[in-house]
Amino acid sequence: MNAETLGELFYAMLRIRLVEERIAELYAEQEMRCPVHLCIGQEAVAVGVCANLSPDDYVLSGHRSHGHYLAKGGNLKTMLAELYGKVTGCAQGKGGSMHLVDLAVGFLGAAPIVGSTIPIAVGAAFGSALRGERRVAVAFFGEGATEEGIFHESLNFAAMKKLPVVFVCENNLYSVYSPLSVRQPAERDLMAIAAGHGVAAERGDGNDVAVVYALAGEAAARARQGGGPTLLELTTYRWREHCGPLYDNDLGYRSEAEFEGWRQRCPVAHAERTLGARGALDEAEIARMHAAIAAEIDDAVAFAKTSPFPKPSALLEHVYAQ
Ligand SMILES: Cc1ncc(C[n+]2csc(CCOP(=O)(O)OP(=O)(O)O)c2C)c(N)n1
Ligand SMILES: [Mg+2]
Repeated sequence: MNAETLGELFYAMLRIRLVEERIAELYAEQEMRCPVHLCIGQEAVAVGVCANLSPDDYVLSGHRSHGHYLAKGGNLKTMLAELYGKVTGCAQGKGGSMHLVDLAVGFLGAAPIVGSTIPIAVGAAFGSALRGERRVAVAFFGEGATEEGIFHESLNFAAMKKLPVVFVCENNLYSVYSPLSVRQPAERDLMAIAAGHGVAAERGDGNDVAVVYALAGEAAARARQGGGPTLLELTTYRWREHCGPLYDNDLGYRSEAEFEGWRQRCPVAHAERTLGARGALDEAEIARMHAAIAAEIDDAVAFAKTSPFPKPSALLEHVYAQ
């Protein structure tokens, strides 16, 4: 990967990291009243995949959605306003962190019912194919979602219709506190499962943004050329607690040594080291990036905090039944 592209991907990852660290910091003020599932440690997947997409392409996400939303070009101000429950939020303050949406950039939405948005991505791709557009639809989900029936139905249908979908499984080894070993038989192989459904599949290091970018590039090209769906399994690791701004290794469901091992494999630091070794990034440039991102976040937080809450009369708007 050339240094210019890697530099752009590094900036996008750093931005997501700093946004989420700010959310974690501000969360204690108890002004953000929605649950937050942070993707710190997993930024390379969102960034490496979305760098292959245009605003016309579609993305769907789940409960851990901030990185996907920002990587797809979602508006930071309206995202933070949404977390603060404000009327200027991307879901008018009614959705919170787990219901982000930005149609202007093809972020069709996030929803926290595990697996629920996978078939919506397939439907978006079906629509795209019927209209002869070949827009790509990407579904981001955790490995927990691959244990649900809807995942298999979606792969089957997408393969049947040769739809332009990329299924992106972020395998971070845990579903809340449950490791893979208590949820899936050791022999279970997602690559073989995809093959069984007639879906092309690749596995790769989800903490190396260049690897993610290359795999997603092939998958998106296949989709655009009418070659049908691809499943990507990208291995990564969540640093913070499943839900919330803190760390929870003290609970004992995973070891400090395992956590440290993954922290050494930080996707942001990895890209920074690679760029540094090539002479494409120095301390001064890194400091400029931090300052620019901090200023952008300051602005967005101020916007969110000073925006009004929705009026009580808005409560019954956008619902199916009055
Ligand atoms: C259908 C459904 N079952 C259970 C839950 C509760 N829940 C929320 S997140 C989560 C863990 C999902 O794990 P995974 O898909 O691996 O994503 P990760 O949190 O690791 O990113 C669970 C069980 C839910 N939201 N929806
Ligand atoms: Mg998981």
